[in-house]
Amino acid sequence: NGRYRKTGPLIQQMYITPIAIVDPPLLNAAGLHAPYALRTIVELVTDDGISGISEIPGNSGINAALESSRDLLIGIDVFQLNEIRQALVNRFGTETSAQRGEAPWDQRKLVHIFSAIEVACMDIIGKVVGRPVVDLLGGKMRDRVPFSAYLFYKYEGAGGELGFGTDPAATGWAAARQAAALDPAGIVAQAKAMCAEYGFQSIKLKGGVFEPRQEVDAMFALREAFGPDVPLRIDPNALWNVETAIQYGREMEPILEYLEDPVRGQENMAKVRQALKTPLATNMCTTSFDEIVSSIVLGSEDIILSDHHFWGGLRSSMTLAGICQTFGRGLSMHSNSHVGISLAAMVHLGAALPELPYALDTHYPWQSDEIVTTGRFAFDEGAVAVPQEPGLGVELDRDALARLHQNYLNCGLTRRDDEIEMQKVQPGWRFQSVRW
Ligand code: GKR
Ligand code: MG
Repeated sequence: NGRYRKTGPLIQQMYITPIAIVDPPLLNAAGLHAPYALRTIVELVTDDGISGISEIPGNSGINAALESSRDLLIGIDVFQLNEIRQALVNRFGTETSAQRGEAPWDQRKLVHIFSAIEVACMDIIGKVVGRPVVDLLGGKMRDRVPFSAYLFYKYEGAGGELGFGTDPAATGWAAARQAAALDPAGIVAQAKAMCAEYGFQSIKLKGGVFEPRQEVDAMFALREAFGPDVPLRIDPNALWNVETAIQYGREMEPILEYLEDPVRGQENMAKVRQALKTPLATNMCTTSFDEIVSSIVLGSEDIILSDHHFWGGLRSSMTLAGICQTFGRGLSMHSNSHVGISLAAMVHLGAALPELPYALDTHYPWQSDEIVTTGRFAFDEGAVAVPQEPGLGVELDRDALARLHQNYLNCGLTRRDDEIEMQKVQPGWRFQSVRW
């Protein structure tokens, strides 16, 4: 501290805006998606008027913690990311992996807050130096970042105001997105419509919804429909027990690119991994740096699905990439419901990773809203071109921000709770951390 002059620009304003984006009734291990997914948009503005933005999963706890970090940030040079992180750790303390929770998604606060601030600062830094964020991460290894189709079992419904209702005027993927998919035939139809629209070259199915037989049948139906050149993955979000995972994992060995979080915890993942030839991937059992040592000692997975929102930002994800290279782990990317600021950040990170052997996850096709002035991102053969403009390369659409914030106020949701949503459809339904 103080060895050199911190010249700024200095953070002068911080705007925290919760938004609610339309989300269809998607099923997962924890229950059902609500009609809206919550995100939080952070905007930092410097003393010389440069704006930097970021997007993270929203909930009232994260928003309150963001609010209470404001006094630490105002007046700080945007380049001082190390100092900012230390100030946040001092204020909020470190988090353990137990605070992640048992749900498929991550519930920690500090990692999300730091990520939100880091990405917004890097957007500003990019604008100051006139370079895209990917160049701040060491530079571009590829011009296009490939994503995978992400299929969900779902009830009929468009989400948002329509809820379980549909818009009869919709066509193409917009119509298919509203259709029910509750069996293998429904999943194949969904995959065809999504791939026709986005050109995805690999496919993931969100499992952990129906008993494994039906989900494994859906995987074989996808193989039948798409042939051996389209890599397939299934993610039961840790709902299977070890025996189930080994039994069905062996059956799917000829058709899977990787098996994602079949079981809960590093020890169980290691047992399954020893029994199968198929690589295992995770966004649930190894989710922070303090879990890396046990991951390596136990051998719990082959591929870590990073996510800059909960691995503590873009630079942390690059650190994770180095660790993965050192220990022979693959690295790919996890996703949750999101709009274009998150997608832009994911694309910059994906472009900077030294190796990218797997197409990244994205929920983006499930969203119809957008919050950036350039509108919905274009996918070409499943890939997104890396933005070349300074910073993230996306600007906030302030009308959309106001409208989506109004959605947030109107919908009354303050945190994601898929169990409560599921109980509205199936009274008494309970989340079980291991089901089959
Ligand atoms: O949105 O239902 C969902 C997913 O299950 C999500 O919450 C997970 O975090 O996509 C995620 C995953 O790969 O586990
Ligand atoms: Mg997963």
